[in-house]
Amino acid sequence: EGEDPWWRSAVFYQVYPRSFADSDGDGVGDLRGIIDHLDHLADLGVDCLWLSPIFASPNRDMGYDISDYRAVMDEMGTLADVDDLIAACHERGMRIILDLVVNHTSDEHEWFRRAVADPDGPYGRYYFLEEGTEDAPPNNWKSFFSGPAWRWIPEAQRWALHLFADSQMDLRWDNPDVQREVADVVQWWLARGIDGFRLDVINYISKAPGLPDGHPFVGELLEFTGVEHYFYGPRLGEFLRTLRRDGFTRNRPPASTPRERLADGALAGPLPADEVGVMVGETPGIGVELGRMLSARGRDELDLTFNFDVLEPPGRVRWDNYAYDPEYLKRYWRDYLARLGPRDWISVFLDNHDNPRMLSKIGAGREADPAVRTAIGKLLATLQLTMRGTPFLFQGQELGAVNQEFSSLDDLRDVESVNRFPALLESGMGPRAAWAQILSGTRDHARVPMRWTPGGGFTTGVPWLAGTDEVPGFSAAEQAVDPDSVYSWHRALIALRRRHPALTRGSLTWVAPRRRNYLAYVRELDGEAFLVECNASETTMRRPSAAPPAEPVLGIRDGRRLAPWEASVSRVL
Ligand code: ISL
Repeated sequence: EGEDPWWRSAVFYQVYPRSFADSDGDGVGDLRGIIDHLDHLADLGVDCLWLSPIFASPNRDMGYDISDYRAVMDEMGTLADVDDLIAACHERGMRIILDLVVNHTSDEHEWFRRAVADPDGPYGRYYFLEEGTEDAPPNNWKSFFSGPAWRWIPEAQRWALHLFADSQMDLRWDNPDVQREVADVVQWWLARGIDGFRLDVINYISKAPGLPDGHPFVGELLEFTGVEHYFYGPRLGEFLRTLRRDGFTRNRPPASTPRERLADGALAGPLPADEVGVMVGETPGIGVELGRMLSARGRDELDLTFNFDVLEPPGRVRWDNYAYDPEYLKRYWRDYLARLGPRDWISVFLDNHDNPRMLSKIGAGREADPAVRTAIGKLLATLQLTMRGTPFLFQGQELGAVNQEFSSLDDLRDVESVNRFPALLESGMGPRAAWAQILSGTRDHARVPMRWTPGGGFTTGVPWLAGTDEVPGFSAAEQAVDPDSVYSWHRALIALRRRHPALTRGSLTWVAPRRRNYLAYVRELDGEAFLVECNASETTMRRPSAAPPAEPVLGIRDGRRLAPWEASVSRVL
């Protein structure tokens, strides 16, 4: 693979298994459901699936709280089903990666039970079990899901650290036993045939020694006191290199430092043949420069990172109700690409299971018109699938899925929202303002079931979380047979990418970047060049003279004007 590993030109597709397809009517999506719908994904043309967690879990955080890394969640099926799914993906020429959640485990994990039973024994050192008294937690860190990051465990007479829900206990990565356990889990799954992992909040795993208090100013700024002590901890790189060597590399070659490998020329050559699993890091809060370091070729840490700055312009947070300005998207990508070195590579995403739909953020209500919804859905697909980097689609994007019209907290299931609402009230906010925040930012917008048919088609039972979108024309069944659908557009774009490496590996040059709401660039490789052009606004726009002459490949191309929300790909003449 060398300079061009498979994941650089692949299209990834994130499946949220709980909401993808339910084969047995219990209202929860399952592995059989995914297998039954694999042809939808193969037809779309995606190269690699990423499954959100499918492991045994009490589901306080919908699978991101794992109680057994080598077992499948009851509602989702069995290990035999996973084996079938892996085989079914590979038969169709698709790869599959799973979600490794190892910053923390569920409090129902065997390791934690043993730790509580004997805090001074070996498992006590798997977690941050700190001595103290019930009235004073060890430091002032806050949980991402409201309240302090510490839970008093009466049976053990200790405090336990949880950066997320109070049942998600943080693992102690400075314990070599923990590192070995995680590497073994990775090896175990690679041996079953998966192609790698997405690593959940992986940049949080190294905590500052001594667990010092967070600075109050930082806490105020970022809402989460203590983050500066683990966002990019002192031993992060070392932990990742060890995990790559002992977990992701099958034959465990003798350890050598990047400097040694540079000296013997290995950095310029192909990756070692025994490198098996791709390591995609979920890396909230790291920014461009730290992201570059974490995924620098030859450093042997991560292969790809996610940069979350794309999700909100500066000054905005997920809980705000606002219209996302597409100019920010352009500014973000311009700035990011300008700062990447020639060997750097990034992932490109707009939606995931933790965020409201980008289509709705940009539409800001205008997407209630089905024509506008379709147009914005196509425009975002065009940008995401022709941008430099590896695209990660999230289920439903290919159907133009939008945010939901939840009417009360009873409609929601996510622990973050369920905890946050009362916490906001407690802080003095009125119920209306608190609900407005939740409605803007709840992660459940993206977690509602896939719409396979006009009436739903996700389950024959009662869905665990109900979607509210009933607009005709946006189900998979309708879109698959409509040549003008968001789905057909995605499929055509992916096919085009596959035929023309200029759209994946090619250079990217912006066209008239200062023109407001005009997002356009040329992708070029080996003498072949494509112009991508978008009018990210609701008004007709004159085409700038700087755009090179080109013939349309996807979309219609009037020589002078761009229609509202128009997107096109053309071949530069
Ligand atoms: O929601 C956030 C804080 O308000 C995000 O920072 C989020 O916690 C972050 O992106 C980490 O997300 C991942 O780990 C969480 C899990 O709940 C998310 O679903 C997962 O994607 C804890 O495992």
